[in-house]
Amino acid sequence: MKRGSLIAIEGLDRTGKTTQTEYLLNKFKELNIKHKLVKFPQRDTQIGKLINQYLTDKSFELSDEAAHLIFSANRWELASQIKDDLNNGINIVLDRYVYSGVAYSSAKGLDFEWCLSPDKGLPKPDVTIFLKFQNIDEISTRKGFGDERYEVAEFQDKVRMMFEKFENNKEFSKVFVDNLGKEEVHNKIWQIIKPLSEGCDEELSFF
Ligand code: T5A
Repeated sequence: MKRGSLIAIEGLDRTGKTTQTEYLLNKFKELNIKHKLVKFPQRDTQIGKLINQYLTDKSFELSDEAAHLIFSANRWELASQIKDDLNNGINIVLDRYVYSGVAYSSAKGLDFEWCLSPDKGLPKPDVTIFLKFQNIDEISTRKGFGDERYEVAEFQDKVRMMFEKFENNKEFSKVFVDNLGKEEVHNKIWQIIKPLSEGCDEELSFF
């Protein structure tokens, strides 16, 4: 039996990650392919609750380093479950993952390599789709933008520059989304995911 594929959807705030993970999950359902969604931050765990408080209550004080480490700890909480599910032939769709962790924290000025270090050893996606927006002003007009700590256009621009540092990584796939409807973005993503939809022959790799 093939193992499941590990697929990550990444991007700035409000770029449509949740919308696109839903399209993808519906497609897997339609095709009778075993699948599961894992969203980061996973706000339901004990660590996740702390992250939720940090994101929604701007008066909640935490050093940038400590904030970075709790986002990483949240991924480690779910790592063995992800490995087990992949080994059981289930495709896992990740709504944000390691690259978000590094991009957001390094955009605050933390060392890029240091930011990657606590995630070393986590399962590496077979493909990471990066929803690339050129016009940050358009995202900031989307419903809900500004509700949470990092939803500030100037900061999002810095995060984008950090994400761009991953663009040469083998499994990193950019999808330009400016002025595209939800369905159009999905069609572009599906072209990339389709070859991995029935699972993966290659051994799982790790950060
Ligand atoms: N973070 C996260 C870190 O700092 N470190 C980490 O390690 C991790 C994992 C919360 C914050 O945490 C930070 C990054 C974030 O600032 P989150 O819960 O994923 O992370 O928060 P958001 O990115 O804001 O996630 P959202 O669910 O709010 O936004 P999505 O998923 O990108 O966008 P979505 O799909 O909900 O769509 C937003 C709006 O746009 C519309 C939708 O209908 C919706 O109204 N939309 C479109 N409109 C027009 N055209 C399209 N193509 C559209 N697609 C969607």
